[in-house]
Parts: sequence; C-alpha cells; structure tokens
Amino acid sequence: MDALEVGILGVPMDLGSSRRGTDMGPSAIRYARLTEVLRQVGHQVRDFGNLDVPVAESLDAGNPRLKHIEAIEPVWRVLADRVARLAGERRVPLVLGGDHSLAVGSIGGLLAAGWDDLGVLWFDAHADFNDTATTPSGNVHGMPVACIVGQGSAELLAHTRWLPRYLPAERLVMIGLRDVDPGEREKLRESGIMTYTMQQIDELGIAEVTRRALQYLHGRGARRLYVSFDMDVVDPDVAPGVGTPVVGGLTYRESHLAMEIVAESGLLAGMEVVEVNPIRDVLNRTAEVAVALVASAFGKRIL
Ligand code: 5AB
Ligand code: MN
Ligand code: MN
Ligand code: MN
Repeated sequence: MDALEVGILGVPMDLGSSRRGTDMGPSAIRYARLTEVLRQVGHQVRDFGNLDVPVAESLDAGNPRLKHIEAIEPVWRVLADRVARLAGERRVPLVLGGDHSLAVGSIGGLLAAGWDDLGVLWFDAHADFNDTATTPSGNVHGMPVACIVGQGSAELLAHTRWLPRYLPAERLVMIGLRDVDPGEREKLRESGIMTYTMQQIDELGIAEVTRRALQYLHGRGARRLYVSFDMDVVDPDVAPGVGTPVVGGLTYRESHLAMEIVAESGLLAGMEVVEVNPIRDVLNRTAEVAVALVASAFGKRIL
C-alpha cells in the first residue's frame, strides 16, 4: 500500500446507546498506540483530536423512540463538516467512536465531499437498520444504516435533511450479521442491501465473503471504500469491551484476514472503528484488537 496521509478524528459519544461508556472509546484506542502503529506501517498521521459531544447526564433523552436525537444530530453535522474537510485535503479519514450512530456524520461527510464512487463495508453483529417504527430500544446506534441509505420512517429521516444525498443501497454491504430485530429484518430483506450473515461466513469462509463483497461493490461503481467497523462483529471472547456483545462472532484471525483483504484491494479510502467500551473491557484488550485491525486494513503485513 502507498503511504497515506491519515487524519484521525475522535467522536466521544455514547448518546446513541443506552449503555454508557463508548464515549471513552477514542481515548482507549489512542492509549493502545494507534498513531505509532500506523506510522510503523509507513503512513503519515495527524490526530485532529475529539469533537465536542454533550455528556448524557446533562441531557434529557427526549423522544423515547429516538433517544437523544436533538443532541446527536448536531454532532452528525459537525462530524460531516470535519470529514468533508479532511477529504478535501486528500487525507484519509480515520474516525474513532463512540457509538455507531456517528456513521451518519462520517459517511454523510464523504457524500458531502462529492464521493459519488463511495462503497461501504459495514462490519457488525447488527444490521443497524431500525427506524422509529421498528426499534425495540429507541437507541439511535441501531439506526444509522436506515439514515445513510434513506430508508426509514419519516420521523427518523426528518433528522437527515442536511445530508446532500443518500448512499444508494447497493453501495453498502453488511458482514457478520447475527442479531437482527424482527421489524428490522422485514425492512432489510426489501432494502436492496447486500448482507453476509455469520452462517454464510461459516459456510464460505471470511476470505471468500470479503472478496465477494468487494467485487459486488466494485461491480456497482464503487472505487473508494469506507470501512465502518463495529467492534461487536468480533467475538466477545476476543473483544469483550463493546456496547452490545453478541456470541458467535468473528475470530481474531477472521477479522484480521478481512482487513488484510481490504488492504490488498487498494480501495481503502477511510475507516471508522466504533462501539469500543472500555468500561466493559478486560484491561484494554478491545482497543488493542481495534488498533491491530486498523493496522491490517492500512496495509500492515506479516511478511
Ligand atoms: B450497534 C438493537 N438492534 O436497535 C437496537 O452496536 C441493537 O451499533 C443495536 O450495532 C446495536 O437497539 C447497535 C437491539
Ligand atoms: Mn453497529
Ligand atoms: Mn453492533
Ligand atoms: Mn453496540
């Protein structure tokens, strides 16, 4: 991989989740030596610090079907501006979460930067495709994909009017699914979004699944790839420090192999690592895995 200019942005937000603690994700990931590791891989790295995000205790959750949306939407808009600015400077955005709702801001920023050849690989145990009609929790981190592709209730999409456009559904592929809510499932089946469940990964292998996903996106015009990596796609035995752990996830090597194949594709143009929750962790294990995964995605090789 050629040397890149990487721009790091932290989003210390946990307003999209009912479990506190993902707001400490950016610190935990930095503490696991993210910058040093990326420099060792050969990239130039500049850390632009954290966005200002209100603390949950200082707020009222408001609408129970869309908790904290009045505070989350402004964070999306600032993040989108910051990501668009990085893209304009030809820096590769690397966003540290924070709960997964932030993806509306990060991917919104790439759309605002005019990336009409954007494809997204969404690694997650969950589909994050709920809206105000299907959500079992009211937590916005279960809804970002609905916002990004513009498929959801009017009540939810009212908060995405600042987006310049939506990402076409065929430009997003989900990998690692194993926990999808009933209403969300119906919607997802009709959405036109390509999905690879854990069952398909078990049957085909993660290498084949990742290659197929990349080929699928490429075949639909994607030339720049953004990886949205929810750490809960990794098995909780390997990455216990996440907001919403689900058994039966990717092994350490499966998750790394997926990132190694992403690096080999030569299409990586940005990445986010989200849902790291150090409060639920064993020492800082999950952030350390997160940094190792980023290194692989950015071209670290064994030999
Ligand atoms: B994550 C659940 N589907 O909507 C919901 O971690 C969980 O960003 C969402 O993938 C998990 O509340 C959101 C039950
Ligand atoms: Mn997620
Ligand atoms: Mn998840
Ligand atoms: Mn979660």
